[in-house]
Amino acid sequence: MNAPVLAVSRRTRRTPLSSRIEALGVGGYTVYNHMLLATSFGSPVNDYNHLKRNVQLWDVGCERQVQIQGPDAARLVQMMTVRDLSKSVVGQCLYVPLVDVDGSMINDPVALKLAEDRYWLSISDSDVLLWAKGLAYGLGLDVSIDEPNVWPMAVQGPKADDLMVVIFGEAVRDIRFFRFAELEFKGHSLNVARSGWSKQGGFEIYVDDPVIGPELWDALWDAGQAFDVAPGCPNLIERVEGGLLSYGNDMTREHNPLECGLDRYCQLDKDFESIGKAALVQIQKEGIKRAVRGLKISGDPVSSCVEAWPIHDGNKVVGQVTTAAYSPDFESNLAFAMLDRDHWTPGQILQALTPDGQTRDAVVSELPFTQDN
Ligand code: THG
Repeated sequence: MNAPVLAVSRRTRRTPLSSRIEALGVGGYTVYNHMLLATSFGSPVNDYNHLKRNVQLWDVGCERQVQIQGPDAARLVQMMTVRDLSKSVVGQCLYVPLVDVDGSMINDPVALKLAEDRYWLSISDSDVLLWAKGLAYGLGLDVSIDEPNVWPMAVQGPKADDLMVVIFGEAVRDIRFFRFAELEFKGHSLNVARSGWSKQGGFEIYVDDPVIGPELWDALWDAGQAFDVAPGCPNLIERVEGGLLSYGNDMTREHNPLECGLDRYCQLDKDFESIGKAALVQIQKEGIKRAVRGLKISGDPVSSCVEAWPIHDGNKVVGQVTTAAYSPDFESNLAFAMLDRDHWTPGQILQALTPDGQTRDAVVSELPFTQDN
C-alpha cells in the first residue's frame, strides 16, 4: 500500500522558507496552524543526534503571531491567561497557558511583549485569532487583532550562539533566556529571542519580510558550514526527553493547565482579571483527578504514538500514552502519559498496551526525564 500523501494547497500555507527546506531534502510535512511544518530530514534519530551536538536551522513559520494592539491590549491578554502578567516588561517572552471559562486549555503560546499596548501571541496549533476576536467584541475592548506576516525561524543546538554571532554580532550573547532584542540583518531590524522548542539552547528570529527570510536563511547556512549546520525541525525524541508537551497531542481542550503540569504558569492566588481563573481556583481546591507524567517503557524501541495507547494498573485502565519515542541517550522508550490519581506516583510500575499488541512494564517518572528518575 502506498503511504498517504499530504496534498498542499493554499489552505496548507507555505512559508518564505519552504523552498529552502525542500531544496535541502525535507522528508515530510505536517500541518500546524493551517501551515506547513517539517517533520524530518533524514531520520528522527539522525536529526536528534545532530541537534544535540551541533546547530540546526528550523523553518517554524507555522508558529503564527496573533497580534493584539491598542489601549486594551494588556487587559485582553491578561483575560486570556492565568499567568499573572502585571510584572511583565517590554522585551520579555512569557509562556502563557490560555484557558477558557472552564479552565480548559485553548493554547499554550509564547507571548512577546513588544510595547505596553502591543503583544504577539506566538501560538501552538489552534485558532487563537478567532477566540481573541470574539472575546474583544464580546467584552467591548478597544483593540485590533490580526495575524501579521511574521514567520519565526529557529537556530537551535549547542553551537547556536557561535553561529548567530557571525550574522548578528556579539550582541546576541547578551540576550537572556526568554528575552528578545531588535538586531539588524542587511539594514533590516528583526526581533531575535533566546527561545525555541528544544532544550539544546538557541534563538528564534521573527522574520517579518518574505524576501529577507530566504536571504537570512542563506547567510546562516553559509556561515553555518563552519559549525556543521543542518536543516532541522522540532524533534520528537528530543522534546520527549526534555518534557516539552505538544498542544493537540499531549494536552487538548479536554485538559486544564494543572493537569498538564503547568502549575508554575498559573498564579491563581494573585489578584488579576482572567476568564478562567475562578474555574481553576475551584479545580485546585477539589484537587485534580489526573496529571501528565513521564513513563519509561521497557523493551524494544516502540513506534511513535498515532493513537493513544491505554495504560493499565493490573486489569484497570488508569490512563493513556499520548507521545512515545525511543531515546538513544537514555537507552529506553520514553513517553508522556495522562494518568489517573493514585496511579501517578514516580516509581510506580504500570503496564502499557503498545500497538504491536504487547504489554510492557512502564515506570512512572517525573518530567523532565533524568537518567535517575
Ligand atoms: N516558540 C515560539 N512559538 C511557539 C513555540 C516556540 N509556538 C508554539 C509552541 N512552541 C508553543 N509552546 C511552547 C511550549 C514550551 C515552550 C515554548 C513554547 C518553552 N518552554 C520552556 C521549557 O519548558 O523549558 C520554559 C519557558 C519558561 O520557563 O518560561 O520553551 O517554541 N516562538
